[in-house]
Amino acid sequence: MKEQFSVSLMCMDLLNIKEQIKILNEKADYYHVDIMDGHYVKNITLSASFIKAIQPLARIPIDVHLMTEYPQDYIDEVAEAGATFICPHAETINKDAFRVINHIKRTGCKVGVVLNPATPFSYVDHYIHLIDKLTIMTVDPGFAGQPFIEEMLEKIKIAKEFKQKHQLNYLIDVDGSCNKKTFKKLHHAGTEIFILGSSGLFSLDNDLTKAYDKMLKLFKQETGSKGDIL
Ligand code: S6P
Ligand code: MG
Repeated sequence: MKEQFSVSLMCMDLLNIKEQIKILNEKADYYHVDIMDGHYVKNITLSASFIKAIQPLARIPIDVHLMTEYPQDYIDEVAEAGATFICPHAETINKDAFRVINHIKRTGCKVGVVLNPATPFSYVDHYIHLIDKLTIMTVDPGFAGQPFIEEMLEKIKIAKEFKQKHQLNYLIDVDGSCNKKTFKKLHHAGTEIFILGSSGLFSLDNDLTKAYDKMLKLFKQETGSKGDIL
């Protein structure tokens, strides 16, 4: 399987959304859209209206990361706006996880689940066979530009081994501080989709085309990857 890159749009230059979407359409594999409610995390970022605005231009799937206390309240709205994946936090759905998973499936969207750094992989093992994607956070949710939490490498390995052992299909993506310093260890641990934000992409160059090419070059240098995950 080829590694993939998902671009975290809360880190983009919001004055130049259209131009950047056109560039990323040709380069990235997914758009990662962070939605926060100011309660589950102390920040507010993108929204269903933002998804609706970019959707007509977007040529790659839109992955919605819900950092909200009540993710159920957002499912229909983000699905209608054009989401491809809807991904609530496991910590916010475990009182009615099966109901929420079914709700997302009924909209026609794919189901993702996100784990905070302090939440063990075992938290999702009763429903992981039902989901399309597992996101392992390598920073506490809420803000860009935070330091990488090393302890998460073990969790990525556990998720990868579990997937292989049980022949499951969920994608494994990693959110938080995916950059030059961490590409090699994340790749080695079993990351399949790298979510790129400020540290891994936008800070590399003011020109996004150049920034993306620099990111790819660094990724290949660091991982020795020829485009396949072992
Ligand atoms: C954090 C959010 C992430 C960030 C991403 C930023 O709450 O879920 O998706 O946008 O981590 O990237 P970086 O390189 O600044 O950590
Ligand atoms: Mg995110």
